Amino acid sequence: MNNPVQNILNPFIMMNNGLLFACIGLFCISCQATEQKPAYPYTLVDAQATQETKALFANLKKISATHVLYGHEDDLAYGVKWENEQGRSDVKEASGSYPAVYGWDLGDLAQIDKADNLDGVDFDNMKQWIKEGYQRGGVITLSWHMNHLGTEGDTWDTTRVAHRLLPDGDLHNEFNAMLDRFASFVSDLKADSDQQELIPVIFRPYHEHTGWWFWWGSESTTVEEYVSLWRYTVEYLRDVKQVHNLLYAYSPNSLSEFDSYDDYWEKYPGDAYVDILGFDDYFTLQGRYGHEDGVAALGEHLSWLASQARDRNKIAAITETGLEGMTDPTWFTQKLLKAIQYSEDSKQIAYVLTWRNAQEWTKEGHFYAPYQGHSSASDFRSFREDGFVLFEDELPDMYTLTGF
Ligand code: BMA
Repeated sequence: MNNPVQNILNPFIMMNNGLLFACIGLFCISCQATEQKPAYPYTLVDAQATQETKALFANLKKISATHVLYGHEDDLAYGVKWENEQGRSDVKEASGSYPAVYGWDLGDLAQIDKADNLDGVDFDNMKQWIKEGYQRGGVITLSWHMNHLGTEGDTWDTTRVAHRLLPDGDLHNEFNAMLDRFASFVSDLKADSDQQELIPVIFRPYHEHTGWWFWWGSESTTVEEYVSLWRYTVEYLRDVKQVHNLLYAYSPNSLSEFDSYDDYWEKYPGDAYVDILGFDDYFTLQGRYGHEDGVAALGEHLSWLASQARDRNKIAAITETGLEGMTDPTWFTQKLLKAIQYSEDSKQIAYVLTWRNAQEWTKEGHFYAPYQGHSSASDFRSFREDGFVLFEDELPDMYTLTGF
């Protein structure tokens, strides 16, 4: 039967069917695309970490297979003969590039009336420098020489206090207030003032805890207290304060001080609470701790650490090191680089950070990177030019997730 209305509508019905099929087709393609895209292959401490934070971890992991990133503490704030001069950096002046990793410290952050950290770095300036480093593609790591809340002493006051900070402790509210200040600092690290994108930070709390010198150190905390302190800090920042731009780095003091590598795990908070496995070491390369060959000893430590990181799907790093006063003019290539390249395993560490270059009028001779004109500057340039070592100007994009 010929229905004139149907005849008029037919072309539209056919077109609609076409559209319908096209839509189904597109839907299937997009399903396939979703199916084919591999899931993010790492389990971070924070499942809700921002895309940039996830990317930083994945890219560090990827790069660690073939390179190591070089970092420096307080690099943009001051150097041996200067302070607060826009654009300056001892590392850049000695080597030609800014470091790939910038270390900063939040010591004294909790002192409400103090605008600068324990080494005189103004916190607002620090935020600005963090932002500049990030915008150039660099990686940011924060440590925290946290003050002692029980005595009003500093970070080196070893009076037992951790148990008083935990839930049920008499200083618990004060401790939370301290973490609140940390949370607002890292939540204010905006990539751009009109954007919401937060700068990812490798946070390294309660470092060198196997040494005795901090209030969270070996003599001042039990295993349970240290582990609880760490886990509480993570849970409070991540779950209560909703801070999602952090990777967490664990860094005991030198492995040379251990009876066996098992000691590394004695106060370990657990794989669910740690993203990066590191250690700080100032003396193994100098042949201390009775090592005849400091390069081989550090190389062994790094080989062990990197293999642990590989087995646990984490990243390994030398979270602090250096030779105070750079008294060995070939330390960077002949000691540090040789230890990192000691074995196929040790080569897999992601980054190495040398400590700060204090102004000579505040702490003379306390510097860990060469400055322009120093006798180790030419070796430092060879270190930078080694294809294995990455400074900031050689970094790939660290903040875009590709492949997942
Ligand atoms: C130490 C020294 C101190 C400094 C502290 C925190 O290793 O550099 O001068 O106050 O780190 O940065």
